[in-house]
Amino acid sequence: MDLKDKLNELKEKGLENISKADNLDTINQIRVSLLGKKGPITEVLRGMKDLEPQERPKVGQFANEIRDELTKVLAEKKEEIELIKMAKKLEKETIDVTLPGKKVQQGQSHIITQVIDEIEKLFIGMGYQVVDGPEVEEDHYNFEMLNLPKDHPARDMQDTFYITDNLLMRTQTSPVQARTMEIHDFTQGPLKMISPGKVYRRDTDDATHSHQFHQIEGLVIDKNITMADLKGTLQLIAQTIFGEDREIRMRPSYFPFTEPSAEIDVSCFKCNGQGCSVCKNTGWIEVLGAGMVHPNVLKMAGVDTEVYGGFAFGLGPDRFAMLKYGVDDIRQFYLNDVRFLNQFSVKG
Ligand code: 2U9
Repeated sequence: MDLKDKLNELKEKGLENISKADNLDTINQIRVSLLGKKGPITEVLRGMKDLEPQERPKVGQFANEIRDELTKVLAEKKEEIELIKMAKKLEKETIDVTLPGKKVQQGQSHIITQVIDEIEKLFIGMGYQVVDGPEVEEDHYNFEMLNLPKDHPARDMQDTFYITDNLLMRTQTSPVQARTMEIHDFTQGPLKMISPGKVYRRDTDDATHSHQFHQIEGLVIDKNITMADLKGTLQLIAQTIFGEDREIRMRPSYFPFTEPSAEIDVSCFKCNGQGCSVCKNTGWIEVLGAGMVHPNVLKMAGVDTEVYGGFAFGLGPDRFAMLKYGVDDIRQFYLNDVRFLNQFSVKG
C-alpha cells in the first residue's frame, strides 16, 4: 500500500469515528490520536524521506489536505455537540410561565399603629415633636412629677405593676412629657410635643380592659396659651379621626395634672348626633381627656408659672380604633390573628 492509500484509509477511518462521536471527550481523543505528534498522519509525513524526491511535494500536499479536512470536520462536530448540549440544558431549565405563582403574604401596619400614625401626621404638620420614653419608669416621673405625691388618693385610680419600690411599668405616657419639659430650654421657643406609646395597668383583661394598651398624650407650653387653643386642637383630632363634620363638647372633670380639667365628647359619627347604639342614644361619645397644665406640674419641672402656661390632653388609640372600626373587644388587638388584622386596609 502506498502512502496515498494509507492516508486515504486514515481519513476514511477518522471521518467515520468523528461521525460516531457524541461527546466532547471523544472528539478530543480522536483529535489527539489522529493529528497529534504521535498520530498516524505525523507518522506518514515522517516516512516521506523514503520517497522519491519528485513524489514528496504531492504526498506532502495530500497529507496537509487530509489534516486540514479532519481538523475542519472535528471542529464542526465539536460545535454540533456543544449545540446539542446547550439545547438539552435549556430544555431542562425551561420555566413554565403559565404555572400559577406562589402568593406572597403581605403584611401591613397594625390597626392601632394606623391610628397612631394618623395622629402623629396631624401633629407633625403643626410643628409638634414626637417623643419616646422608657416603659419601665421611675415612680418620680410617673407619679410625683405629675402632682401625684405618695399619699395622693388619685394614685388609687390606677393599679400599677411595680418592679421595685421606685420602678414600675408606666401607667401613662405623661412621664415622657415630664422628662421633656424638665430639660426644655424655653428661651429657645415653646414646647409642643406628643408622646405615643404603650402603657400598663393592673387590670383583669376583658372586652373593654387590657393590662397593656396605648396612649397618646400631648403637651404645649408657651406664653399666653388658653383653653381656646386647647379646644381648637382637640377639635382637629376629632375631625381627623372621626370625620370633617364632627363637633366636640367639653365637660368639667378632674385630673391631678391639669386644672381646670375636662372630658371631651365627639358628636356621634354613626348617627350624626341623632342617637344610636354606638353613642347609647346620647348623640355624643367620650373620646379624650384634657386640661390646662397644673401649676404644681409646671413648677416641679422648673417652669416659671408667672411667664408660661400650657395645655395637655390624652387619648387612647385602642378606644379610637374600637369606635372607628366597630371592634367590640379590645383583646382582638393583641391576639395577632391575621384574619382579624387583615380586615383593616392601610390608607395611602
Ligand atoms: C404633663 C402634664 C399633663 C395628660 C392628660 C388626660 C388628660 C387624659 C386619658 C384619656 C384616656 C388617658 O388614654 S387614656 O386612658 N388621659 O384624660 N391626659 S390630660 O396631661 C398631662 C400630661 C403630661 C406633664
